[in-house]
Amino acid sequence: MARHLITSAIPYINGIKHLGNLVGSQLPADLYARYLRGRGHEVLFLCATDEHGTPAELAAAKAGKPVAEYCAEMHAVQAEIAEGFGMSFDHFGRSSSLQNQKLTQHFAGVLADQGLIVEVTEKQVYSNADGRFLPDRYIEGTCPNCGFESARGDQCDNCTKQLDPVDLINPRSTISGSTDLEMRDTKHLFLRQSLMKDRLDAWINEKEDWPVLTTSIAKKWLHDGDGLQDRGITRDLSWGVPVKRGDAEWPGMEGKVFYVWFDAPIEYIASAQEWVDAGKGSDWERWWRTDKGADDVRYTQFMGKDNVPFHTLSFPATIMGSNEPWKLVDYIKSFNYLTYDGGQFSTSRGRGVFMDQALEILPADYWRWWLLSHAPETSDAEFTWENFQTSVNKDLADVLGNFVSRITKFCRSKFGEAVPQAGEYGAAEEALIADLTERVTRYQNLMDAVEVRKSAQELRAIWAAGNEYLQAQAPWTTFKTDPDKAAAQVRLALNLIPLYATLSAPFIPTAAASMLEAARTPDAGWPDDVPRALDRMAPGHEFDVPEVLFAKITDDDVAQWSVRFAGTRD
Ligand code: B3M
Ligand code: ZN
Repeated sequence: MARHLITSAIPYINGIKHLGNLVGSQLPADLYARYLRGRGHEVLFLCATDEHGTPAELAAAKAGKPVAEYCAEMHAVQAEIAEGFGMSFDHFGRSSSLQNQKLTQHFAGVLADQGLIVEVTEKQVYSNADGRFLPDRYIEGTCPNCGFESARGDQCDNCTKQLDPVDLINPRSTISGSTDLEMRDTKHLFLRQSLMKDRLDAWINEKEDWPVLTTSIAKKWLHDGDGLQDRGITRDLSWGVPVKRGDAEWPGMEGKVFYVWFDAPIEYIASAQEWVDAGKGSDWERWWRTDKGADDVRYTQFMGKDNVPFHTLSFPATIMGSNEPWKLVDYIKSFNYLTYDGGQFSTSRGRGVFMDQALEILPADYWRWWLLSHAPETSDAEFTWENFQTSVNKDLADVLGNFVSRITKFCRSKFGEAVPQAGEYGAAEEALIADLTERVTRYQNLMDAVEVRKSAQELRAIWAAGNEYLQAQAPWTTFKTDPDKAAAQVRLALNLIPLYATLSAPFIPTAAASMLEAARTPDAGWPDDVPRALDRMAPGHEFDVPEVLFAKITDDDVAQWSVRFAGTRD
């Protein structure tokens, strides 16, 4: 059995994520982790909060808190919400950890030793009133192209022209509003990615099985325009990993920190160290060092498409450039965007459903099912309340929930709360078993390939097959003329419950657990052999009629939620 390392892109600390963020990283990563564990593989599934950078500083200032305190609080909030959604992380770390600080400084040191870092002096906007250099998007002014008065230093939102802060007329700081700005020299470190272009290109070209979305973005960055550019990996900020060369000071870089995108992916490794330091694991090197056994590991990353350049190029450049035996990613699964009711989710305007709100109105499984079965894999996907209502009511309530409830109740009324003994399987039963055997293989192949939507479709078809069987055989009718035959039909149908639970657990873990509990089959393992798995509940095996698994979403709910989530939170 292979060992699987799985990471989800690490969410920024500065606020609660919306469902679009969730479906592009943490949720499909959790699906895959649960599936592989279900099949008996050893899995290490890691995530963390991404805590550095200007957005964190500003969010803390807005909350009136010291940034370290703000991050600690928000980490706890995000961890709790992730747990509410059933994220089965082995560890949910923090990029501000000491482990990540040390590791980031280590990588910078070895990259410098390899001649892959240059010091560059550039001019940047300095705000005297704020006592700091200003990142481009914290400078506003009048657009030289269209006259729009609130153009940002990097782009005009009105005419979309790309800008340089020096282009702006009457520039001002968005932090203080001050216009007392000047250009000052500042020194930064650049990672010489251009020197690694051929190595990265050859590596990407090997990845023939990667999603086109992933490789096309990587290739665009490698080949478009002037090709892969060197990248600044330091910033003039106070919150972040202090710039050091390994353990040593870096002359001229005092008071500066590494760019958040330099240290964030390194947290994938640091999170494994934190996992060990927290006493949850015993050996992180076996997952991350190819000289310590990580050659046997298959490493899969999950992320939204905007994160792809950093994971296909920058982070691999860090890893490869170190010339140390670190594990490189084997498969990158990336996602398009989820839109909300004809527009974008908007964090600033509170448009769309955010993770905390989602859990306030419905259990996690409802969201997990809809989001995963509509994952934006080959194109963007749109969330609408009508579509959500239809999917949940049809797939979860009418097909799966109804099947479980109907067969357990019927058995109770005619045979009692134990699997009936009488009767033999006939052609219809054999056909269902054969059909399910084929479908389960197909489902496994799709899950192995991380085809999220198609896996959901196959799972839905597996549920529907049971419903159709029940509908066609109608044991409630059979019972009137041939009770033994009805008993056999009920026996097979009851046995579908643990099968469905095990197969569905990666998508809807809570409902799956209730189904296993009702069937009293807590140890039902993965159905490697479907006919045998359908014998788990032997004649005489007792079960319980479960509570309603899924309640339907009403038209009133939809009407109310459409208004509530239309925008401007609170
Ligand atoms: N925090 C962006 C995001 O949340 C960024 C991902 C980092 S992954 C190392 O989408
Ligand atoms: Zn403009």
